[in-house]
Amino acid sequence: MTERISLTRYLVEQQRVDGRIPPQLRLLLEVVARACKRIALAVNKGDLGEVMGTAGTENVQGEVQKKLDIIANEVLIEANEWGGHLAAMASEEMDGIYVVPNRFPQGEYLLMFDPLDGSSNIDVNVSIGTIFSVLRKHHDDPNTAEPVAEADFLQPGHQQVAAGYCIYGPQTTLVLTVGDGVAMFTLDREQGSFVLTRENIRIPEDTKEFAINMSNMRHWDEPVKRYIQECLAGKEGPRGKDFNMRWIASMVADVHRILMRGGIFMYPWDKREPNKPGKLRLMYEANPMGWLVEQAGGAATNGKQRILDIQPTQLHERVSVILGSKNEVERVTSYHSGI
Ligand code: AHM
Ligand code: MG
Repeated sequence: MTERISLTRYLVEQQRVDGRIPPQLRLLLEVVARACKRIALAVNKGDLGEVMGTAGTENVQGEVQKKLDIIANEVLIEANEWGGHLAAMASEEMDGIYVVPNRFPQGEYLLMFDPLDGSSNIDVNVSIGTIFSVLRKHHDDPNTAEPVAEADFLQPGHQQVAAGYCIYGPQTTLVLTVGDGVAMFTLDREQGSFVLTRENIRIPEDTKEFAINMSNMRHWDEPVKRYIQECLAGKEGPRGKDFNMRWIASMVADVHRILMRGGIFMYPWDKREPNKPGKLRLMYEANPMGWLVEQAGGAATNGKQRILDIQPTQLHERVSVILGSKNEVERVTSYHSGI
């Protein structure tokens, strides 16, 4: 029988190798994984669990919240607040940061999440997920006794110490990086544990598959239009090959496909809301996904700059996103500088 490596064992071994994961971070990741298992259970119940439909509220970004958005947010907070590993959390579904209540010990990590990504797919039984990103409080001076504040979260993505997502699809799968490549764990429902099923995931540098919401084409900027028009022209066009399109409208599911077989994903700036840099959020969507993609040999930019180098100025900051197979991302990025 081939040896099964659980998430717990994987993390313990990562901790042993050069102390890559300090014990508090290991605990944090185990707790996030446990919370994802609970969210998976709620997602699986569907109409039998009174979890479907809207909650009748809006989040800080003016989006209607689904019941599962709120349930997933609560599960992540309840699971993480008491363990002593975190100083604070931030979420797509909360206006400000959530400081660990002072009845619990405070740790040195900051956790950010999109508790339920792909909300528009909840009610139609299409894959959705949880995205998370971990930073260290006071990255520059870990020993400072200053109380945690929103400003502590405003670190560029290259300072993340862990990032990942859990996808609730035909399988429940956790994909994780701690800066040493990308590993994937599949939930064994009988055992109730995540089992390592792929390591050192690599994204092919070239691809013939793109993911973008084509209905927004008339609103895009010229470089994005040019790239997609060239893909659509197929064999007869300047690219000399046919492309395929996939769009699931859950970033988690679209990025998962890219990690498994390559491709390019774009949610670019568009003219519908010209003052917003994009639709997706930098800190808990683009940064964790950007790091995972880079760790798998791909690239992630906003058309002009590496996503992980953007200095955030707000918790819920938005960003234009182009990520996936390296050569395609570099091509779209070069079109933005007029090449
Ligand atoms: P959400 O975090 O509210 O679910 O929104 C993010 C989602 C992404 O998962 C996806 O890529 C995009 O929004 C889909 O947008 P569209 O509705 O334009 O297809
Ligand atoms: Mg989202």
